[in-house]
Amino acid sequence: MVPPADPRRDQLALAIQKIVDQTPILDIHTHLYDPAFGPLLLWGIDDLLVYHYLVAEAFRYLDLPYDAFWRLTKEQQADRVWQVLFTQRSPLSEAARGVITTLHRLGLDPRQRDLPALRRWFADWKPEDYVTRCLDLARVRAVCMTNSPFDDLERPTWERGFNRDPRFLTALRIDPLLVGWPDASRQLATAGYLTSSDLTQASFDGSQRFLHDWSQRIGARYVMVSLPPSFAYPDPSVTSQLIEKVVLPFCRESGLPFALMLGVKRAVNPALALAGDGVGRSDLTALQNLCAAHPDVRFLATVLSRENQQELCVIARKFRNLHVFGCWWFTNIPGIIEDMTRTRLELLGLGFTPQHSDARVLDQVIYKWDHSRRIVAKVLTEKYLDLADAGWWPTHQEIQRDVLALFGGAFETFCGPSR
Ligand code: FIX
Ligand code: ZN
Repeated sequence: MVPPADPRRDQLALAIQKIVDQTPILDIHTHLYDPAFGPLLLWGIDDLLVYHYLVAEAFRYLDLPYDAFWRLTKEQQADRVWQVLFTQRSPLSEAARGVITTLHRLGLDPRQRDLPALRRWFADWKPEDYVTRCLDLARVRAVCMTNSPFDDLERPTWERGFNRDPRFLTALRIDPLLVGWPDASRQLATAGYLTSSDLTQASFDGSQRFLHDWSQRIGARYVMVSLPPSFAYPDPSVTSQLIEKVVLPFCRESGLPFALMLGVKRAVNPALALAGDGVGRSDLTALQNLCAAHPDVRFLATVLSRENQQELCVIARKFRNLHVFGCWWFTNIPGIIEDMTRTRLELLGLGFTPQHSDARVLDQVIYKWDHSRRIVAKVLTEKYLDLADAGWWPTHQEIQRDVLALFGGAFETFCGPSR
């Protein structure tokens, strides 16, 4: 039955839109860096254009061998992407539209199709000032970085020490430990944590000490890994053993949540480099087993396959030590975000975090949050109006409280105070 016209419905819709637009966000997973990391913090038009999402799309039109593209300078690569995705056709894909939203919100006119002029505009900025400009425009209060002690470019800055920008929080990324044990164990041995790569108690203890030292050094909010669709737990695999014997005891002792990003098939086309990863449906029994067997460990999870989304919510309904977050990567497109946000609200209420940006280039926080806020507002409006039809009109304060929870508050409550 269509409800009768009621001006209160329009007022409610407007209020929700405004609250969603204005609520500051804690962006719980990005690949951005504190400006103290210098060139590791990517920003500006060329980095926006060579984003791996766009490179994957550009290659579908580029008449160029893969290695010839990779031999070009960053500017030359950006020129090619601009040409095939923005000049020769309309930038309709989500990632391409994102560049337009970003430029537009920065006050630039991409319709001029003048790449040199755009480059000149960006050249005038200092990174520190530009960080503030982008975070302010996106209304992001803080971002979580992805920090890898295995990364030779990142590690020296931590070892040297620097003045932290409080807007850049940290997450300890441990993929090399869990999916590349032979190399990782050599690195740990060089750093004095292990004497052999055998999976012995001494190796587990040394690896745990490594996690302890690095999480302390960087002030990590959580420990994080991405895993393939084939991930199983419990399982005799090295990954599963290391989770059991190293990561879980460490998380239990430190109180840090363990974040799992499930369903990525790395390098399905290695010639595409960072753009060459794919997706597969996960068997979420692994996650269910983790949550069931370790009620004293908190898990954060996002899954890459659309087909896994409802199942993930059902697991979260069963296990309160699981917090669902974000529309990761190939699910970060409007149609799927809307569907996932609706499903999560319907199954979990407000106990999840609908989105993270996964920004790799600073400026991207502008479009990623602009686009996602619109969808969150749309779905929330639908849900509050359904509630109103059922006889419950939310107050302004109640909506504000709920949106704060969705945009970082529920995550912070789940993670607890940082120790
Ligand atoms: O594993 C991850 O954190 C992924 O987000 C990245 O590996 C991926 O390249 C990406 O940028 C997705 O948005
Ligand atoms: Zn990521």
